[in-house]
Amino acid sequence: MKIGIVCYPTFGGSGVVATELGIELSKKGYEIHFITYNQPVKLELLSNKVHYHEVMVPDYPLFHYQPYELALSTKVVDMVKKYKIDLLHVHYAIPHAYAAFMAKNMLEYEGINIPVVTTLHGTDITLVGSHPSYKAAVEFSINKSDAVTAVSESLKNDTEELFNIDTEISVIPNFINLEKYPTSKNKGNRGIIAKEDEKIICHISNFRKVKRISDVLNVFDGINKTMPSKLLMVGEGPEKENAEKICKELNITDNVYFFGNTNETTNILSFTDLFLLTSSTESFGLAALEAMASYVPVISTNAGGLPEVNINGESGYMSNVGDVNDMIKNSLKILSDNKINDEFKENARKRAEKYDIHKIVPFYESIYIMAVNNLKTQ
Ligand code: GMT
Repeated sequence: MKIGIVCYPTFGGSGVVATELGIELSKKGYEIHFITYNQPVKLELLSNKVHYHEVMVPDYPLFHYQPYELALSTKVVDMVKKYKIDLLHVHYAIPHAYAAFMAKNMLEYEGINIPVVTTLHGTDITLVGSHPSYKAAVEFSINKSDAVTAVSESLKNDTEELFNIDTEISVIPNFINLEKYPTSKNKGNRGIIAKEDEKIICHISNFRKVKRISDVLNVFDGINKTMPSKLLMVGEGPEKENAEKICKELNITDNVYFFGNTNETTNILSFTDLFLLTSSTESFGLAALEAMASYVPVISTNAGGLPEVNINGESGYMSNVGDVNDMIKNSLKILSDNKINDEFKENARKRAEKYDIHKIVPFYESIYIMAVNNLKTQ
């Protein structure tokens, strides 16, 4: 089968999931065509099974906003015709589901029928998609998709609550490729970051408001006051500058390292003792799963889909959004005893193994087969 994948090419979770999915499908014999405005950051190797088609948006001074959806749907139409693509899988509803609907209609006009599978990732529903400026178009393009998947039960429920949905949403959780993670705990070279008696704490995100970065820093400050530690802040985003300011106010600048966006997260996680995710909403929390795959226990909030990933008292702990003191208490519970820390590390990894790519990708394949067959019988 030839599959066109539309996604964001950035470091965000939806782009990472789309890219890893495409790579894995190509290994299984599918021909994959990524259609987006940049080569996806995690896509290193192009081959006869993995293609990348760049969407160019010509700059025209009349337009205050350049019409990306138009360029995207035109590119999709062209690529479907050129490569005889059988199915489109779009990740993140805005604007991809809408652009795919437009492309599908344009193709239909030329006698070509192609099913569209839409995967909802989180903020496309909870934060952006439900805004009155987008709601009707998002609802319409979800309902017009041939199949819809969501990355957690929580996101499926949110979608059904926020929109008038008349199509079935299948839950297919996010996944990780365990082959890329260490096979035993305490593998990394932690000496390059911390002294022997120091703990290493990590946070990875796109530094948006929803991540509550000041909570990350305050939790770290609380841990550091009892146990000398270092905090690794990985990622880029609008709250980064403010984060640096808060570090100065808390007087923890020397203990916090900002790494920016990097493809080295697996390496960084390999010497991490504890992962912090303090988000106010999180459909799944792929970064938490990546930490768990690296034997790193997670201190998170209990927002959205996080309770489906992080098991309280087993792979880490969960607290209410904003309850910094509880998060500090739970962090110290894990870190203050090496035996307990080791148990949590093993549990975290065991939990992550449930989300191995080889277990999850077949669910997407079943959806593809169903969508293609349904289209044939229409
Ligand atoms: O977290 C973000 O803001 C990025 C966003 C994205 O689209 O990449 O992440 C969302 O999708 C990820 C992959 O499915 C999920 O693991 C994240 O939980 C979800 N983020 C939110 O719901 C805030």
